[in-house]
Amino acid sequence: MAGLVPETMQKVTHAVLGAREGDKLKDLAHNTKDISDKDRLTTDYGVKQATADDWLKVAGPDKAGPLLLEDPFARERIMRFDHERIPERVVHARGSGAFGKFKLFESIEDLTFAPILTDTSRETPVFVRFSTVLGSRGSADTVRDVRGFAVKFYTQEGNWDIVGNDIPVFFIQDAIKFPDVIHAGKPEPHNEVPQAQTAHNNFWDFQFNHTEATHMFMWGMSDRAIPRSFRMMQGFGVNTFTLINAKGERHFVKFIWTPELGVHSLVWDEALKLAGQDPDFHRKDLWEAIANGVYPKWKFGIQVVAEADEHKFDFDILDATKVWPEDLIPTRYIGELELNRNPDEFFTQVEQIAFCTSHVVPGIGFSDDPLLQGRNFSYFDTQLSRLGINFEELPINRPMCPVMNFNRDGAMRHTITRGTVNYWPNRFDACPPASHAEGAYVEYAQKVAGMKARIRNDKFKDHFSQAQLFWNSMSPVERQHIVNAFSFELDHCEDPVVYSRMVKRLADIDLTLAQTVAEMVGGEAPTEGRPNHGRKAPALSQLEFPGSKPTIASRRVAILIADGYDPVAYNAAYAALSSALAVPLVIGPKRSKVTASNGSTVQPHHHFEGFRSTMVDAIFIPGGAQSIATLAKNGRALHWVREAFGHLKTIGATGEAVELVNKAIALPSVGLSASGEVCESYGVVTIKELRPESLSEVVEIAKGATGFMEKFFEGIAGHRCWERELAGLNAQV
Ligand code: HDE
Repeated sequence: MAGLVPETMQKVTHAVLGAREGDKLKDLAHNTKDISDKDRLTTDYGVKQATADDWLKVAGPDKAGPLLLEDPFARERIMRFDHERIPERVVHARGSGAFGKFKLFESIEDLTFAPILTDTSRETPVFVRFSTVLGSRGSADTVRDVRGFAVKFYTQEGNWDIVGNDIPVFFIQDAIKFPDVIHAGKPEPHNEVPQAQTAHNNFWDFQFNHTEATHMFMWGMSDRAIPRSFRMMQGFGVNTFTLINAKGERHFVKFIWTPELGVHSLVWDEALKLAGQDPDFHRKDLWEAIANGVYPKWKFGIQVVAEADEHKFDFDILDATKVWPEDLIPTRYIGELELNRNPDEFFTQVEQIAFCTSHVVPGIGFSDDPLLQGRNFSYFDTQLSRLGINFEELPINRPMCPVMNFNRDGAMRHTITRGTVNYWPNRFDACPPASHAEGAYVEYAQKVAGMKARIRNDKFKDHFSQAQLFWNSMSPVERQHIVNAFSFELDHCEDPVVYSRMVKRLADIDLTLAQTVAEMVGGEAPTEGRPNHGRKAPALSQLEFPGSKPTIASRRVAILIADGYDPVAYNAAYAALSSALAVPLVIGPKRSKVTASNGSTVQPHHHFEGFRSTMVDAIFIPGGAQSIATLAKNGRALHWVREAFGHLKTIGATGEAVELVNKAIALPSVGLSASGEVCESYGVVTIKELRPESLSEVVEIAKGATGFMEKFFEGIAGHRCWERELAGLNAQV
């Protein structure tokens, strides 16, 4: 063994690339530094700098310069800065992420031998990145778009990435079309307009001409494309993968994440306004929840089809434009994902994380899904141009298990591998391939026969059945939102060819949908539609979505006050909301102290101009004659109430505040009253007085045990007051 010390090689591997056991945060600690007042400013090569303010120059009492190029400190600062940016992701450029853990609660050894899916004692560290697709890195969070949901599991057998979306299907069946669908959706080439929007000619021109996108664009026009929070969306692997068990049997599988908080969305007007008022709305929401200890959780589910059943369905199970309806193929929930730690630094973690669909671990495999096969090529390729050939060495990407091979060199190589050989086979038997027993990835021996041709099978040619299935499965409110979304999007298409043809396309889904949208956008209304098969799949509707426990935890509730507010109602509501883990935010006419009717004071978190109703889930207004008289004269405060009502949010009001709500919404049909009993009308909860006499009563209120708070909490946990929309009241304010 002269010339090579295998033990040393082992040590180097461990020291540089992380230990076998332990969690990812400990591993990252090797690269993590804290900045403090004990540190002194140095150059990158370690020399302390005497100033960060003045470039070395030839100066004097009345002479400003010139600067000297010889100043290495100044040049380093400027040149490092000039190169700070790396290319943003070509899609999914805007994102945010967090650390967490994955825990399996049911082994699926019947389906796979992968330890992460069979060993219930394991806790696997993960990093998750959520994103929008079309916008650039600086675009707004709340635009209408698909959301990315990419999970990196740092397993003991290597990294496994599920690079999914919040919508279970995709626009295209074959990866070769990806550049087209993305070019059509991105800003138009001549003027780079619009940013992060599908509401333009080219996007809808493509959707019309490319019928296989029909199912996907229906999802895109649904509320799924404007989530309330990353924490309130499902995640889908979309593509069909495979699981291989110890007996060598193979099953097809789809991966699904279902949020504990339920699936909830913004309303469109709110999403539009938030894009300007708080472009970081989703980013901040995720950060705030984790910082407050309200850790978001998702159940991990699988849908499974045995190899022998591959051709049993009237759709091809390898077609990414199709869902596997749950009544045919139920979801089995086997694990849980929790996000519990915010990143330390955005760039080195959220920006530099690199996902590849081709990253799977032994026991998990691919399928012949033509979209997946193309993705397996694309992600690795894109990381090379974004981060360079050594991207897997970046701290956030490096696996938690030993890494050793003969890939070497390239820009920014970090690992120093000792030894005299860098090839296999070698005379030292250094770093041989692993055997199956040692855990090597062994491809499933799949029989492949076919013609070499550019074709797809016939089942791939059905582009409308599942678009109809989706539409049929929507509740009335969700259908109305889809109509509104098409009306908005096609209104932004100036070319009559585009909107007229798209309206015709909608008749392939539903004639009434097509006719309603035609009227709104000025297209010729079709008179005949494609026959509808009438089938439904209830799990596709997010309003009828089963399983989540209604909760107000982490919901933001604004408390509107001015001088003279009722301190008892205020304190009771504040305490009750806080102990139910909601986030009360006090909003006043100014951020300086506001004085209650008993002389006590509070400093609001924000004022009416600085913060907007769009940024909260519900509002509460305590009474107090003077306070309400002030708010009633404040146009912005009235707008707060009107807007929250229009956006279907729960409103709580006590005493004089009930009149304020009446004045703001000006809808006698809502019939609000401030009586001694709790009243609830269209999601507005009122009472004359909120008077918990003792602390113990406040605690009872917090538990949601008593009248007013119980009703108020119920409304918030229900997310929106849909009755208001069904009665058309929201449109009247
Ligand atoms: Fe992606 N996609 N994609 N995609 N995708 C990228 O990889 C691509 C597709 C998805 O947070 C890119 O690292 C092709 C489906 C997410 O870093 C790129 C095709 C789904 C993310 C790429 C698809 C996704 C990406 C750009 C069609 C849902 C963000 C930057 C064959 C299952 C990951 C990058 C992150 C990112 C290619 C279709 C999800 C260019 C060729 C379907 C969540 O490689």
